[in-house]
Order: sequence, then C-alpha cells, then structure tokens
Amino acid sequence: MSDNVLNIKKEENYYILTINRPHALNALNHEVFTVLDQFFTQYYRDYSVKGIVITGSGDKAFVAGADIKEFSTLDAVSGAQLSKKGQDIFFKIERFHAPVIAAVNGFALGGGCELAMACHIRVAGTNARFGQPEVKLGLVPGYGGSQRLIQLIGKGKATELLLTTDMVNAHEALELGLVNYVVEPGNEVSNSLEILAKISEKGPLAVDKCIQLVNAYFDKGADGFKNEYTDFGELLGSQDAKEGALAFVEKRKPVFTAK
Ligand code: DAK
Repeated sequence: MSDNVLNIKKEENYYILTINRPHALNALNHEVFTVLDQFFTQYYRDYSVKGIVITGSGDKAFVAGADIKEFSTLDAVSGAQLSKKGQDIFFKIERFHAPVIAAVNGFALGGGCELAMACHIRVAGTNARFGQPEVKLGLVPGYGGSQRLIQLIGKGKATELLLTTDMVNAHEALELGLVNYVVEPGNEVSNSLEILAKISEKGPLAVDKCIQLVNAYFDKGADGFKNEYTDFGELLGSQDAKEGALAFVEKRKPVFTAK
C-alpha cells in the first residue's frame, strides 16, 4: 500500500490516516482515492480495528477539495465515473464497522468537506474552515456533499451554503451541527483518539450495528425500526451480550470478543 499520498500510522488498535499532499493543500487526486479505497476495503469488518482518524498533513488544510488540476481534464463520462467511484469510497467510510473521525486541521472544502461529512464524527481545530465551493467552478458536489450537508445541518442552511459557497468557521460549524467538537489547533488528532478510546471499550458488534442503524435512517430503501429490532435480537444471542450482562453482575469490565 502506498504511503506517499496517504501516511498510515497504527496506534494501539487505531489507525491514523494523514492525507499527505501539502503542496496542493491535500487535494484529493486519483491516487489518494485509490489508497483510501484499498485501506477501507482491507480492514472492513476487521473488529481488531477499533477506530480510524483521518487528518491532513501540515497546519493549513484538512483537504482543500478534489484536485482541480486533475478533474479539469475529465469529460462527462469519465467525470461521472469518478464521481461514482468517490461516492462508493465515501460509503465504505460511512459504513465502516468502527468509528471514523475527521480531525479537521484547516480548510475542508468541496471534496474535503464531503470526506469529513462521510466520517462518523468531526473534531475541528479553531482554524478549520468548511465550504462547498463547487458552483463557483460551475459544478455541483460530486461526492455526496449535497445529501450529507442536508443530513447534518438541515435543508435551509445547506441550500444557502451550497449556493453562496460561503465558508463557515469552526465555531459556526459547531453551532450548525456540522462538527462535534472544536479544539485548539494541533489537538484535533489527540482529541479524536480520546473519543475512540471511549468507544473502543464498548461491544464491537453493537458499535458496528449502531453505526449501520444511524445510516439506515438516511437510506430511503431501509426500514431503520425493523433493522433495529432485528439487530437487537441478533445481538442478544451473541457471546458479547452475555459477557456484557455477566460483567455488570460481577462488577468488572467486560471482555468483548466480537462474537
Ligand atoms: N486542487 C489542486 N490544487 C489546489 C487545490 C485544489 N483543490 N487547493 C489548493 N491547491 C493548491 C494551489 O493551486 C496552490 O498551489 P501552487 O499554486 O502553490 O502550485 C497551493 O495549493 C496553495 O494554495 P493557495 O496558494 O491558493 O493558498 P491560499 O492560502 O491562497 O488559499 C484556499 C487557500 C483553500 C482558499 C485556496 O487554495 C482555494 O480556494 N483552493 C481551492 C478550493 C476549491 O475550490 N476546492 C475544490 C472544491 S470543488 C468530481 C467530483 C467531485 C468534485 C469535482 C469533480 N468529479 C467526479 C469529476 C469536487 C470538487 C471539489 O472539491
């Protein structure tokens, strides 16, 4: 797996992925998408992986969008193919079995904002700036941004931001519900790891199913309530649920095995 455009660092049971194209403010090119895809495909449902943090290299940008120099060479057919490929990768992130946190350390524009929104939780440094500038380029978001922005901040404000291309700062993003936490610059990754540590003590199968149930709410083809009772029943039969109850009775920490 290439470690050039994506630095992959393992820390305990977590991976920290750093998009590493600082000369282009970490803009997403074909190669970044390819290694992200390889990574999330390789570890999908590997319950030894308890969480992922995605951040950008340097202190200026998380990701300043799709690589404008690269996508300006595309035509309608290859553009639609790339958009679909990007959407599929972001779905893999959104459907990952363990929490994926965007540690947003600067600009998160266009595809960068879309990547952050595909993650389950967002931690922003006070220098973070969010925006969807596509219409300025004569485009619409291509990686799910028009849908996930509405999911996170509602129709009215999402429409305004998509049409005006105004950027919002970290505190505004917090107020809007676009980010979960605002921290001092430089603390985005450590704060994200603290959140992961809290979640990693919980039942891994239950964490997975919670993530998928939240996703189901936004999936027009899914019945989230039905999924919930099905998942509830399935988990009740798991060794982890038995261990969880036993540990409570024995007043000790549960030892979950993802079985
Ligand atoms: N792509 C390529 N290079 C980029 C870039 C980007 N998105 N953003 C910045 N850079 C490069 C700049 O060209 C510059 O390179 P040099 O000129 O030094 O070689 C370097 O990074 C530093 O940038 P600036 O000099 O501009 O830095 P400033 O501090 O002055 O400004 C900025 C920072 C973030 C405000 C500015 O760089 C900026 O406005 N960047 C572009 C933001 C943007 O519009 N991003 C694209 C959003 S649209 C598609 C699917 C999806 C999409 C498109 C197509 N298909 C499937 C076809 C999604 C598109 C988007 O993401």
